Amino acid sequence: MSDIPAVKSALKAQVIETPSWGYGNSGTRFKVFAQQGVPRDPFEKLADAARVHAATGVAPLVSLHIPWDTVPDYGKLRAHAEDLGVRIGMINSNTFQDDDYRIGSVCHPDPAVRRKAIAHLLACVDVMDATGSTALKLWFADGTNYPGQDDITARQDRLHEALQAVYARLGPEQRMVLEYKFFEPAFYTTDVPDWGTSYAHCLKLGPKAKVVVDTGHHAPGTNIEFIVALLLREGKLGAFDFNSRFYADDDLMVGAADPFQLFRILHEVAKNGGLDAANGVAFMLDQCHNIEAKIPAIIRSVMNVQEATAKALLVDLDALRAAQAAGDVLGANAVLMDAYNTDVRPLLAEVRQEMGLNPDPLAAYAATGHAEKIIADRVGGTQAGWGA
Ligand code: AOS
Ligand code: ZN
Ligand code: ZN
Repeated sequence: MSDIPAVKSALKAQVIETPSWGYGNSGTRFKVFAQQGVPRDPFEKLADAARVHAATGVAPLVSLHIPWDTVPDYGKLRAHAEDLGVRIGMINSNTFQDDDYRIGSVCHPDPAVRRKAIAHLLACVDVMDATGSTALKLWFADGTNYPGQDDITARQDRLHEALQAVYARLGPEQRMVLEYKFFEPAFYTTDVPDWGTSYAHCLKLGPKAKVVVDTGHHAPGTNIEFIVALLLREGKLGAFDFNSRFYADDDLMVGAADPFQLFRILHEVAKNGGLDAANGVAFMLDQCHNIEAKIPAIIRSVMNVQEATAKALLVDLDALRAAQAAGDVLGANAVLMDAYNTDVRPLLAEVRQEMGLNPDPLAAYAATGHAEKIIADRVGGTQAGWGA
C-alpha cells in the first residue's frame, strides 16, 4: 500500500529545470515560425520561466545557454532571477553554431579550432561562477559525414583532452554533465553517440563528471530505462533532458509521445532514490516549440513529468519485489501496470492545493493575462535560438 503523505511530499519537493531556449523562437531546419511576445533577451526569458514556476510550484531552475543568453553582467541576471523567485540552473555550452566548427569543435583536426572550443567551455565555467550555477552541460555536435573523413580514435583522444581541461577548471562544488546523441547533425559518426561513450569519458575524468540522458537521443526502440538504471547504479546519471520524439530528436513536449516510457524511466529513478534533488540528478526539459504556444507547452511538460513521477511513486515496491522474487511474471507486471493505470490527477490537484496553488496550472497561467501582456509589451525583435 502506498504511503500517500510520503508521495505527496516527494511531489512537492520535486525540482524541474526549464530551458531558457524553450521560451524563445525556435524551429526546425526548415522554418522558424516566429511567435509574438517571445522574450527579446535572457531577462525576459527568466520572466516567462518564473510564470511556469508560479503556476506549477516545481520549476524553480532555469537552464541558460551560452551564447544565446550572454549578458554583460551575469550578477545582474542572477539577481533578476532571484527577484522573480527562480534560480539559474545548468549552463549549456554551444560549440555547434560557429563557422569554425564545420568539421568539429573539440574533436576538430586543427588544434587552433580545438583551442577555441576549449576556451568557450572554460568561459562557460566563468559564467557558472558568476551565476552560482553548479553544472556545466556539454553536448557536442562533433562527428563526421563520410567514412575516411577523420580518424575515429584520434577524435576520441582530442575529446578526452578537452574534457580534461574543463574538468580541471571546475570548482569543488561544480560538476560537468556530458550529453550523448546517436546522430545529428553528423550522420556517419558522432563523437559522443551513446551512453557508453559518455560514461567511459566521465569515468576517466572523475566523480564530478556524469552522463546526460536526453530522451530524444536514442535509436528507435532503445530501452532508455535500462540505461537510466545502470547509470544510477554506477552513480553516473547527472541529468535528464526530457522531451518527446516520434522519429528522432523531435524535441516535442515531454510525455506527449510515450507517457508509458516516461513512467518506466521515472520508476527506475524513484526505485533507486534518484528523485531526491540532493541526489544530484537534474530533471531538465529540453524542448523546442515550433507550432505550439511556448509557456503553456512547458507547463504541460512539467505536468506530464509530475504525473509520471506520481505514478512511479505509487508502485507498490514490496509487492513488486515479492512477485519478482517468486518469479511471478504476470503478478509483477500487474503491480507495475496498476500504478501506471492510476489516474493521479486528483492526487496532484490536492498536492497543488496544499502548496497554495491552483490545481490546474494551465488555467492558473491563462488567468494571469501574461500571454496577452507580453504580446502587447514585447513589440519587435525576437530572441532566436534553434533553427533557421
Ligand atoms: C541537442 O540536440 C541537445 O539536445 C542539447 O542538449 C540541447 O538542445 C542544447 O543543450 C541546447 O544548446
Ligand atoms: Zn538535450
Ligand atoms: Zn537534442
